[in-house]
Amino acid sequence: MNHTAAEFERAFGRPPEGVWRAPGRINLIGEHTDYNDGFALPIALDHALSVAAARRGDGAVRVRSRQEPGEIEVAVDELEPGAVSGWGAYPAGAVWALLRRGHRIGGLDLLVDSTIPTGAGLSSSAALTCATVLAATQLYDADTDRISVARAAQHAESEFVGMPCGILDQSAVMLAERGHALFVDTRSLRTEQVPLDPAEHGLALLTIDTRAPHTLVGGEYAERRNRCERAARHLGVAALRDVAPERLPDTLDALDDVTTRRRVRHVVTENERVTRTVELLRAGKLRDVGPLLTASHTSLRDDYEVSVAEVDTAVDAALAAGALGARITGGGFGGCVIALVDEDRVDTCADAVREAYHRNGFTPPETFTATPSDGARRVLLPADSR
Ligand code: GAF
Repeated sequence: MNHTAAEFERAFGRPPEGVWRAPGRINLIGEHTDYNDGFALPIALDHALSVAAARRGDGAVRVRSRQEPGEIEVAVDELEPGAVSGWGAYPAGAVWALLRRGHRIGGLDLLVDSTIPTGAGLSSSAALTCATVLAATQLYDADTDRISVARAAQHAESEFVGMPCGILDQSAVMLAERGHALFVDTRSLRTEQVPLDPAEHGLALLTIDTRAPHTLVGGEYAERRNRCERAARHLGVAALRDVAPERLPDTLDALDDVTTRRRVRHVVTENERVTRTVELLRAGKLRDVGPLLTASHTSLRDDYEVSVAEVDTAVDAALAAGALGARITGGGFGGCVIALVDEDRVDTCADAVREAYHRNGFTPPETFTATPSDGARRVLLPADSR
């Protein structure tokens, strides 16, 4: 029997009506571009989170987790931002967002089970909101497509949890496919599957969880987002995506504030790096993507200022050990680094990072190689749950 279903039955005394699985993600390139209507190129991981669920007739939402203590219980008609805090805010917010978007959702029992490291910037929160939205809509026969699920999950995170995120993470969780990176135009939500099989090129995507504390609900993310929106207004464009790369020097001259200039330069050049990366992947030139990853990191470190010492140490050590390119992935201020590495140098690179951490007195990092995997789906139907 499925572990999550078994745990659901232990917790709630009946089998679930289904189990939904949603992956974590890393972003290959295109960071802090999504809330500027720009481009991103994430992949889904094989680390995933499962939600076992069944309807309740009394309008209560009860949530338990195999990894977190306690139970959250809240009535569907009492859901409002602030009503639930901590990790339970994500599934509660998912139900709230569906109600706000006009869906008729009733009570639910939910059991969450995850192999996605939390606080590592691998989008465990988007996986949780997306899996809950999928479970709730499928159980209550709400009519939704995968993009609407991603939008509802983003709505939950930004309005209920209070993290003003873009739609990168939810798009990756819902739309990624095995063996591909997902090109996302975050303005139109047009997506394209771009073939990506590092092993075919004798390469690997070494992922280093820096284990530096990473909290995005804090003010830094919102400050970056607000500054970009103010800059777009000042420049008379709908979003920074509309600044043409060839007009970047003039655009920067039109901005008085040196910090704003740097932020704008990051966003405009990062969009170009995404486009260039997609072209290289389409041409089968994965090795040539390395320098773009490193350029992205430099821009995030110096212009966007979202890096920290643990992250820079991992990037520098990986590059010194022969990585073709390396960068911070996700929102920043900790989280994970990805490095494009020859398959036969993965261990050397990981060891080099561990040694550098040891020398600097940092908490030892965790490492794994990322395999482009499938987006969220239902994995267990009612008949399978016994
Ligand atoms: C976080 C956010 F949730 C995303 O929307 C995105 O902005 C990312 O940081 C930075 O690219 O993961």
